[in-house]
Amino acid sequence: MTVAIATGIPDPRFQLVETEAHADDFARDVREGLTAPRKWLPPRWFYDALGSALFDAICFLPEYYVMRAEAEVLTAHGDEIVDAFGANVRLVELGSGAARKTRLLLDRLTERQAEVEYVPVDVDPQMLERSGRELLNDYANLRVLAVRADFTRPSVALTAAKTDGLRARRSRTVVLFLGSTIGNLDPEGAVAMLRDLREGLASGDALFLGADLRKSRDVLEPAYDDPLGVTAAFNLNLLARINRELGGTFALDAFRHRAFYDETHGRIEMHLASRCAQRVRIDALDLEIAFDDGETIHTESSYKHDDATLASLAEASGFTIEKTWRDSRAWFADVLMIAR
Ligand code: SAH
Ligand code: AVI
Repeated sequence: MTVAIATGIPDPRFQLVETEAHADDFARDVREGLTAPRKWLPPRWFYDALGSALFDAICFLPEYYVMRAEAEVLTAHGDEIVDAFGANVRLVELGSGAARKTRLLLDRLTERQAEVEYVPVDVDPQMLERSGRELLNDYANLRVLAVRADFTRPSVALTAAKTDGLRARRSRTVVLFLGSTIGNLDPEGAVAMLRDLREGLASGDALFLGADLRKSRDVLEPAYDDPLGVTAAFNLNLLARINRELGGTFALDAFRHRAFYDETHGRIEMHLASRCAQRVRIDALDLEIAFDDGETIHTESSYKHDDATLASLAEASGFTIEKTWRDSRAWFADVLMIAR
């Protein structure tokens, strides 16, 4: 069920719709993850208002090349990319966040089309509000239908975008999934998500997927363990969020950020490691969790791709790769895939 919620933006070109009850999901995931034999938490919960701001700061770190590498691709090849999208497209963006790089595409699309319909999909409603407002200020012929939804079920977000008004007129839908956010899903999860997306699209619609590529550990590890400690703060904010929203008693200085590259699986793993044996209470869950000294909570994986993994992802989920663009160092790829 979708519900339109108040936006505070008195602009007929903006609408925000909700797709589910998120508060209960957080409690459920925390209980499930922290009572598992190997503790874990899903990375979607990083992104409350503070977490989104910390991710934004990560993008400015000299070590976190991901944002700049993709911006280079979109800047250098933007015209060709938008040509390949075709005429009169509707743009959907999964995990849109601040939508900064999206502007590199919107700059071109709003020049070419009389009107552009943009459907950002994210779990953070404040980010959807803010980025929507900023985009509308800058593009007179843009309409924004923001959807607060979990992108692991994109068909739900696509349905919300259809039933709530801004339905595209006979245009192709192009779904952006930028920033290598696909890498935060394990390979089975990524295929399941892209299959669900394919279900929600028509044949001939397109996916424009950003993927971080495999590279040296010397480049990868500092990108996820920066000397300023911004990524550590981003990671630890998950415990702070449990304290804030679920009455947790985590002492943040009793946990340490850890990030390392697992070459066998081609992924960065981020963990929060307990600095001592300790017990932590979470009041809202009526739960007490025991940690051994050094025991970790696995909070995120960030899979790195190559041509073979991207080809099998496309093949397994019903898409055909049309074209791939890379940055000058071949650290990042953006891939246009067409729904078969
Ligand atoms: N696309 C932007 C932001 C990437 S950060 C970029 O390339 O820089 C990841 C974004 O995905 C955040 O805005 C976060 O709020 C959102 N996100 C994370 N998990 C999500 C989920 N399961 N469903 C919807 N949005 C999610
Ligand atoms: C959003 N996502 C692609 C980021 C990444 O690189 O995996 C999240 C992140 N985690 C730590 N730094 C950035």
